[in-house]
Amino acid sequence: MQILMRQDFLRGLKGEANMTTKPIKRILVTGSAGQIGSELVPYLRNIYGNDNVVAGINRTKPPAIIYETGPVVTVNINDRADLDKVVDEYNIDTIINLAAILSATGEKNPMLCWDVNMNGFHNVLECAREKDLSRVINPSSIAAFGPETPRDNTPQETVLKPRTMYGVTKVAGELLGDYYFRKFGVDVRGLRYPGIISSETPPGGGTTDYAVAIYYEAIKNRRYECFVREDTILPMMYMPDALKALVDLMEAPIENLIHHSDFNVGSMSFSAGELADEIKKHIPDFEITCKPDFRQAIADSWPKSLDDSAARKEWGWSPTYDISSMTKDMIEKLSKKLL
Ligand code: AKB
Repeated sequence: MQILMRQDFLRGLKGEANMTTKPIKRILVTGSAGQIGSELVPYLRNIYGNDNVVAGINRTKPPAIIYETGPVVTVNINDRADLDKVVDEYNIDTIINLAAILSATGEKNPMLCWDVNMNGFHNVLECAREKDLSRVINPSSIAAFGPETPRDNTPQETVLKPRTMYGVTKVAGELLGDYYFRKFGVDVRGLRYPGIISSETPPGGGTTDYAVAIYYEAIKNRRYECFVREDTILPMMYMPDALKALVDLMEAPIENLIHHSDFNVGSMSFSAGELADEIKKHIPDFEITCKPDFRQAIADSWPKSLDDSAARKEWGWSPTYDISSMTKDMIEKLSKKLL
């Protein structure tokens, strides 16, 4: 009943009773050299065709596969004219905005974080509005939550009072995305990613980065000094599930969606110590020590696990990997790469 009322309310506000799901033909992925972008671009090229997925990069060089399999363009989302030029030149109808400053870097440079995550995203939204694009995807994060939020099975609708600038930009980004949806009919969608674990490109500047670094160090050096306490529990997700989630949300028929920019997506939750124990099953002499730094306070302000029933109901979200299948795969892939 409550859900129906919210759906009607949103429809009424944006007058989109007849709004249809527009086709996705040519995608621009900003931030393609980053942890998610460097795996998302090849994944999308397999689905939509190599030439139909344009990898947008800025200062960082992406892996060779990005250059080898399709178009790559330099684009700065903080330069509106530059963004417009790329969208026109490549006939883009969908923007996946992965250009962002993450939590730890954001605390070192909060103004840069605001500028890229908010002003850059606003340029993306304005570009989509003026050019009537089919879709904008702007991932949010568990960083949208704060210490007042219930930490276990964090609800979809709850207190959003983050303590980091990154979190502030994620909450504001969710609200701005929903505003553009209701006010201007721009089809903006987003999901609150947990920490993402992957083997292709290491993350940079996040608080959950330890959950990737631990694998590299376990394989290379048999030891890792972790920057959060061993009992720190956070929600995490393996990259194949993160990619599937993004495409499933992007492709969901609009009439099925009640939420838009702020879907909780859960997968697995574990402490740093439990992750180390899982790695020890494959590398028995691996040792972890912990020296918490400023990122401990950030981790302590985030949820331990998420209620993602809205995502499950509205677009069929269902993760595949757990800590043991992920660890087996990570160790196999990284061992080939590093040894
Ligand atoms: C970070 O740690 O900042 C990111 C995130 C959880 O959004 N990985």
